[in-house]
Amino acid sequence: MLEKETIAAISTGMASSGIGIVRISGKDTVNIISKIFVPEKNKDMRKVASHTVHYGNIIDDGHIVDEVLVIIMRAPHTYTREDVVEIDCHGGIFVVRKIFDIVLKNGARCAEPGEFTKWAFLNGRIDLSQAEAVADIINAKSSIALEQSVSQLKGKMRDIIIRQREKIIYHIAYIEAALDDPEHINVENYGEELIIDVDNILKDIEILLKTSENGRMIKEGIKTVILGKPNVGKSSLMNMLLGEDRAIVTDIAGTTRDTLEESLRLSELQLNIIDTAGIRKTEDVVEKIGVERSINMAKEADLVIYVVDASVPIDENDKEIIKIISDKKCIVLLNKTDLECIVNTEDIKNIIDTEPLEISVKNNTGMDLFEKRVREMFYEGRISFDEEIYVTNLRHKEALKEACESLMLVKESIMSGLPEDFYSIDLMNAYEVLGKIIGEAVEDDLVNEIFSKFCMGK
Ligand SMILES: Nc1nc2c(ncn2[C@@H]2O[C@H](COP(=O)(O)OP(=O)(O)OP(=O)(O)O)[C@@H](O)[C@H]2O)c(=O)[nH]1
Ligand SMILES: [Mg+2]
Repeated sequence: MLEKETIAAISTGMASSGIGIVRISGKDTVNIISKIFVPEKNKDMRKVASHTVHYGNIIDDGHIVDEVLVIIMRAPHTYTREDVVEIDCHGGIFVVRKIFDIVLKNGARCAEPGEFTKWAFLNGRIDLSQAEAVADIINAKSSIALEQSVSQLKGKMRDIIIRQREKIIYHIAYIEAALDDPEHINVENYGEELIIDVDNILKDIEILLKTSENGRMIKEGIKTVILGKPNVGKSSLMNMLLGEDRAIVTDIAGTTRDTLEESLRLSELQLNIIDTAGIRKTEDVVEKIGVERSINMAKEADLVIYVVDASVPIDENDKEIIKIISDKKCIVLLNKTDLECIVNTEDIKNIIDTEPLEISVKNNTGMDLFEKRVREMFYEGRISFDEEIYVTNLRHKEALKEACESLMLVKESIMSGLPEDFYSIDLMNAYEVLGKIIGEAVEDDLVNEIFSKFCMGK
């Protein structure tokens, strides 16, 4: 066991609620609880069985502070692999804080954010990718993000990385052995054999890397930009999707001057939706800046929702917009179909290669079609989220990229006929950077940085 102190934290949110939980972990945990907790049947808390729940009172200076349940979990089958106690008390801010203070007064130290999970990692119960998955589960904002985090917590990423590393270390060992004992271990034509394996490992890592774009969208949400001419109903659409009057809507063209971002859940997905200033040629200085912002936002978007007003003719501004979004995933919404329509589906299809969806924000029609289209595009269709595992973590992506680069160098060395010890340097580098994903040979600073992003009490 790496840590010798006993830590404690309030593990539930600091708002009035039914129950609050104070968690303690470390070698002094059971001592502390037996000093401050009187179980109903006067049991000795040092002797009770592990993983049992006890009813009683928290006592401070002879006074009852609260009526609680205490869960006692003895090492090693615990979250941190050390003794853990959870005190379930009433969830008032004052009472939880008071019990926490009593725990500190009796010998525990206030835990840092994520410190319980950090102990789980340092004590070898989980690897770093699993620890990161814990934070991702807490921060998940859609069911897909949650599913991915859980599969990472279950060790899917770890298993893939371990498998690749085993293949690499086999070759490193072989080369080292051959260099030590050239008389008995033959490396003739070895390069040809190695290159096949390196190619296979590269292929597996590249498959993983390809998932990282979707992985980012799963974790952070799909960056969705609403684009269109002024007055077509972009802000109205934004408000309807959010279910609140978030953006200002008027019948004056050029109402929205700046971008406005909100997050919403649509089916299993999280959309980070951005309302923008209507795009048109303008001499107004402020509006011009707004239009430039709209264009820049569109360039960075994962998805553009191009809104067209069915009651006014298509013009040069629309053509300008179509140019901007030519290489983007796009849904075209033909809005205001409750009015007399000047523009129809065919007109749109003549200028952009997409089947538009007819909607009316005013009458709230067509939104089911919109939701269905988003699902088709991101869930069932072109990029599907139901594959095994996605790289959702930027740190993992960078390590995978570096491993690829090292393996490419191995290939180059083989093809240029360099001696075997050249291969093993780059193989070793690939082995080590892959190890960083699961937390092997990572520097303390990195570990501290990762865990500092956790919430208190986790
Ligand atoms: N009839 C009808 N009017 C609509 C519909 N959607 C929006 N409007 C109206 O169109 C006008 C402009 O709506 P906004 O949502 O402000 O349009 P915008 O695209 O955000 O405009 P800018 O911010 O100026 O670029 C408002 O008067 C809305 O009430 C619709 O489906 N039907
Ligand atoms: Mg607007």
